[in-house]
Amino acid sequence: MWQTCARQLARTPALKLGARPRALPLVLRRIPLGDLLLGSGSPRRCLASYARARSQHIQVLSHFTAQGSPPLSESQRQTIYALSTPFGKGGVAVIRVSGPDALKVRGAICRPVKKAKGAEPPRPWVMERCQIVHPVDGRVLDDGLAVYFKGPKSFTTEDVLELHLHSGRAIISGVLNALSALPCCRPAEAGEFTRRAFEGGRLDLTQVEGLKDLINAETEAQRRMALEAAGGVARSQFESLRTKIIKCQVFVEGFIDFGEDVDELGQEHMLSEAKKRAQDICHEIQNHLNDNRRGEILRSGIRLAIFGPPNAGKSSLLNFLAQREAAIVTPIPGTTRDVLELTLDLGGLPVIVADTAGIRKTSDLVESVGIERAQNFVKGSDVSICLLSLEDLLVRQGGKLELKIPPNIQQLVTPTTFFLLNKSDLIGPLDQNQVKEALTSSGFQDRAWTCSLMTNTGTKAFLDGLTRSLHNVYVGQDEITSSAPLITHARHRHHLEKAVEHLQDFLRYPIEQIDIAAEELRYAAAAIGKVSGLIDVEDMLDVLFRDFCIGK
Ligand SMILES: Nc1nc2c(ncn2[C@@H]2O[C@H](COP(=O)(O)OP(=O)(O)OP(=O)(O)O)[C@@H](O)[C@H]2O)c(=O)[nH]1
Ligand SMILES: [Mg+2]
Repeated sequence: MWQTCARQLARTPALKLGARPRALPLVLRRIPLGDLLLGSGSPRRCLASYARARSQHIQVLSHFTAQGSPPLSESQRQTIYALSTPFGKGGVAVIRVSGPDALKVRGAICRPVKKAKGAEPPRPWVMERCQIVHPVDGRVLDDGLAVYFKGPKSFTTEDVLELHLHSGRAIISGVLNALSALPCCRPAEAGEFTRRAFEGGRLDLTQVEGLKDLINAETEAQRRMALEAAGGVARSQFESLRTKIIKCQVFVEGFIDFGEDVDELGQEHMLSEAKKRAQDICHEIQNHLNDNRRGEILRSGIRLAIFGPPNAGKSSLLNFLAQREAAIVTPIPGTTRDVLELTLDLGGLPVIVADTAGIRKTSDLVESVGIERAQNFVKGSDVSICLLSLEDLLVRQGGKLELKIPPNIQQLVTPTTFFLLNKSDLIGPLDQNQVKEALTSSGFQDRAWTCSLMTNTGTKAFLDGLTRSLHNVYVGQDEITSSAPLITHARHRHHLEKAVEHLQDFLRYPIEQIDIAAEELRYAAAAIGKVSGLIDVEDMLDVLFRDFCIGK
């Protein structure tokens, strides 16, 4: 019997993760798991076969329950429309219509330019030239192109109609008005097309998030990362983790259901295999979590704080990076009082640079508040640049030159602090050579540069070096081929941490409590399922889709 089941299970496309539940043959859901063991042969072979069949069965069932088709809600049943491009003058405007009546909408507002040979249905996925007309009085609104995507082979998995028009305010308003005259459709809400794509199984949550990040990407690194997520890289990585936990579950469930029927050796094998697998998965997830939050930081922008003593040139550096007079620069120490933040693109990386008040002892109340803010800001930043004036820094000790960093600045230095020694124009060439030597002996040479922001000497080398260092930390050498799921949202981190907790709990339970231990494995699989949205995420969907634009 189990061979038949296994064969049937292997044949059905529903076995592939992400398969549509409609493809699941009903007969498979009626097979009692116990029947899977009725095959002949040694208990060991039986168990192995059982494990295989059970693994497939669990995957099928979990997918069925996770993606089972719920009855369509009122809003799902309705056809929606929206402008998918910016409103205004431009080359092309695209209006999207999605839902069961998309074809009806096409019939009502598209008039083929070529003489139709009888009542030919539109050819799906083919652009056809047509006149867009008002459905009530037949007025021609524009001469454009229409393409009909037959569901489920469309973005939303429903029937979709795309109208490509000349982009102009009057044309767009006219066509949107024409659509509003049709009782079978209504305007779409923000993110509703993407939500339908998610509900139709076209995208999982990591892809939806990736799509949103892609639209919002402002730098090359953000675009690349978001494109990977939208393309399903994260989806398959998280799914592979979940599958591993489910496979581990098979051994535990097998032990619970049939442990008494096998010899001690068989029992031991099942349990030790389950524990070994759980341990491996736990380590794997912990490695992913141990990524210094680089995915999240890259997505939201690297927070870089410039700090140092007053008058060193911190605001001059901010202006140099921004290539404009963003901050006030004067020769008076204590000019900058508050934190000034700017978002910049540094070599394709999103960086939020903050200029801060110079740190020194002061009795001025306003300045001391500014200094406290500066200190907190530096402590909360991802990386920092300690900016020092070479003129003030050089201390001669017995004829030898030393770099002396003031103690109140030194205490803010961390392993992610870079040093920029400014005002090199104010020291002689001899001293400059000695500074280089001093830097080399301090061990800081890889993260310290000398320059003059006044004369622009050394600024290019500093910028290249800083960008290269940030790339090494946040992008890595080989991010495209890396198999680690790049955790780009705090939500992913939270669910992965939960999965680790459940796996650790599973490993802690003694054999007598194997039933409870098995439950922990189920929780761990569910926690990973929540990342991709396979399980129980209804509460966060509204929040996620609300941030999309209308028409996406
Ligand atoms: N000679 C010389 N002067 C510089 C250089 N960089 C900046 N300065 C001058 O140093 C003075 C202070 O520069 P700021 O950029 O305001 O210094 P700051 O660190 O922001 O100072 P506070 O806001 O007071 O903490 C200004 O007069 C600048 O023109 C440089 O490389 N060489
Ligand atoms: Mg300043």
